Amino acid sequence: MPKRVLEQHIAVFGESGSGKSVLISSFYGLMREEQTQSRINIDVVADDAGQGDRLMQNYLGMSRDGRVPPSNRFSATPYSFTARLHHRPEKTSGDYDGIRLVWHDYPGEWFHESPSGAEEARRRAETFEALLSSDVAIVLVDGAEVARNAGDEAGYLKLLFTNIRNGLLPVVEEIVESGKPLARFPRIWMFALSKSDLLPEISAADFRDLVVLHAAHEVDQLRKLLRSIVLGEEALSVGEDFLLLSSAKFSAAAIDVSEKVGVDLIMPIASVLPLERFVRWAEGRNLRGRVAETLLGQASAVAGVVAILVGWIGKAAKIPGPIGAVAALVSAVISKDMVDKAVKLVGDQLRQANADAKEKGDYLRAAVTQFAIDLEVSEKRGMLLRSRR
Ligand SMILES: Nc1nc2c(ncn2[C@@H]2O[C@H](COP(=O)(O)OP(=O)(O)OP(=O)(O)O)[C@@H](O)[C@H]2O)c(=O)[nH]1
Ligand SMILES: [Mg+2]
Repeated sequence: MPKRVLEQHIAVFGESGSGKSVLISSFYGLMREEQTQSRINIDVVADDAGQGDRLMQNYLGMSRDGRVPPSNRFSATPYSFTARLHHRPEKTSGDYDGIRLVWHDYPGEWFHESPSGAEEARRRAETFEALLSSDVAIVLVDGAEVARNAGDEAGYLKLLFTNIRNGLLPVVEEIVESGKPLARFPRIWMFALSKSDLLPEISAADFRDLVVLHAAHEVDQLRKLLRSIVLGEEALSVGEDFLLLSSAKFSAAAIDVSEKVGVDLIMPIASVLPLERFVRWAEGRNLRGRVAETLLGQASAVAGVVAILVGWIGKAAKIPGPIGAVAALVSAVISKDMVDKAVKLVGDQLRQANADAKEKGDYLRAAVTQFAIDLEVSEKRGMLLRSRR
């Protein structure tokens, strides 16, 4: 039987110079490292060989020659990586044998330069549309700007969030005019401090405090804007999750790519983080109908994560009735039991599940449980702050 690949999308928003290209090169370099491959037993390659080579070239250029990748303002090509199992054991998680991460860049220039014409306006709208399939959006706050303005960060932070809002305004207006709120939409807008190696003392909580202290109003304006186009605004969190990122340790002498912060969390953030959140919302906020179906339904990435975590997918095929039946509720799509089981995999249980998966050679399940562990560990170390709502 042909196997499926669990596909996750992530959208990265960042102004020019905020570190997007270095981040994606560092991510790819990390994934290609032998250490990573043996830790999670999966082999990540770029789906487009040319793109993969360019990222690797960037990565090697940094680590060997201390050379940064060229600026590529305006380019907005999505990157696609597929992680396949090293070994092809008999026992794999249901009918999945890999994870694909599609990375959407939304160029920073679009935040403060109006489109040069109809053609570019169309391209912006297309890029926005493509990234809507992401569950999570990451907004980069430039750590170099924060460090440069130490003690007086308000100006930069206010301007950044205002720019992001203004940049999205035309796209949003178009959607509002169409009168169709979006069911498929990044529901988690996380803020990430890039270049955090320049702020060695900072924690994710400090970063949140900085944003709230100086830009609460601007963030709220952005939040309101996003709410206006999303179907089911109770299933949206903007600026409630915080992450520290550093693609490498930059010094005058060299670029040390062995020192990264948070880059290993990109896959976990795209795959595991939405699960717990969406289920909590579904239960606590009583999501129904299309919103629940989009977030947790069979076609959602989260359903795939649950399937891998609890090895459920075999049973899915036996669910009677057409897929996506009218108003299929969460429980009709993923059994509530299974969701409960997946969400309750925390702490010791999670580690047990991970060890068990490894022992049984179920590497995909081992990788996904490892992702969940990585999130827990980073949060304990103060590099990640997850919303409690
Ligand atoms: N200290 C430090 N500096 C970084 C880091 N990442 C990027 N930089 C610096 O920031 C510069 C800009 O990073 P890029 O990744 O090219 O920025 P970008 O967001 O792709 O910018 P555009 O392509 O213009 O949109 C780099 O040339 C580095 O000098 C980091 O993790 N730490
Ligand atoms: Mg770039």
